[in-house]
Amino acid sequence: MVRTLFLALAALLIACPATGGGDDDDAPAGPDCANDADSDGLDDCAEAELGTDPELADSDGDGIDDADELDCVSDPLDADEVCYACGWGHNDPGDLEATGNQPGDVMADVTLVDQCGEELPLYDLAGSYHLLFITTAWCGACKAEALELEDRTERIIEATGVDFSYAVILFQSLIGGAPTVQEAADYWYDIGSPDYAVTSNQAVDILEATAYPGTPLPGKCVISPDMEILECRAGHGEDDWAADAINAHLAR
Ligand SMILES: [Ca+2]
Ligand SMILES: [Ca+2]
Ligand SMILES: [Ca+2]
Ligand SMILES: [Ca+2]
Repeated sequence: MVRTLFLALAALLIACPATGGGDDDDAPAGPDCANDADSDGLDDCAEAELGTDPELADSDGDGIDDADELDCVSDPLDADEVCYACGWGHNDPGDLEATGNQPGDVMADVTLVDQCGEELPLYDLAGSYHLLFITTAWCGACKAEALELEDRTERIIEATGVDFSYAVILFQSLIGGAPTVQEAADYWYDIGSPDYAVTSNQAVDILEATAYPGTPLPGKCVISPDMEILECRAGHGEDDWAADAINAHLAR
C-alpha cells in the first residue's frame, strides 16, 4: 500500500506542473500544485493524487503528519500504521502468501518484537534481501559471532550489489523459555547497537516457519525481497554462501 503511494507520488511529482491552474482558462480549477494549504510538506496536488486531506496535516489522525508518514514508509491514510521507532519501513506489499517452510517457499509472516520494543511483522522486511540469524539469548558463542555481522554485511553487499541486511531473531530467553522484549534490546546493545533488526520471537514460531530445526545454533536463512526462503544452514561459520545464494537468485 505504502509502496504504491510512493510510486503514485513519484509519478505525480514528475507529472505536476510547477504551478497550478495552467494557461487554459476553460480547464476546471484543480488542486494548486504550488500550494500546501495545511503546511504538512505535501502540496495540494500531491494530496489530491494520494487521497490525503489537503486541509489537514495529519489525515488519519495518528499523530504523524502526512509527509512524515511517507518519509518513514507508513500509510498516511491508516491510523493503525505509524512510523516505527527503530526506523523500518512498512514494506509489506500486502500480496504475499505463505506457501511453506522449505527453500523455494514464501515463508510465514511471523511476528517479531524489535529492539525498540515494537511489533515488527516479518513481511515488513520485504523489498530487500535478508539473512535471518536465528538464535537464543543464552548462546554466548552466537552472540560473539553476531559481533561480526556488520562486517559480513559489507562483504555480502560488495559480492552481490544488492540491498542486504541481517536480522537477528531470538527464539529462547536466557533461561530457555520464550524470549522477552528486553532480551532483544539487551542483545542489540551487547552486539554493538547495529543498524539491523534484533528481535524476539515470543510466539516461538520462527522454527515452524523455516527449514531450520532449532539446532545446532545459530540457524541462518537467506530470504529474498519477496520473502522466499533461498537457503537455510545451521551452525557457526562465515556466511559467504549467502552471497552465492543471492547471486543464484538474481541469475534466475
Ligand atoms: Ca499539504
Ligand atoms: Ca494533508
Ligand atoms: Ca498520520
Ligand atoms: Ca498512519
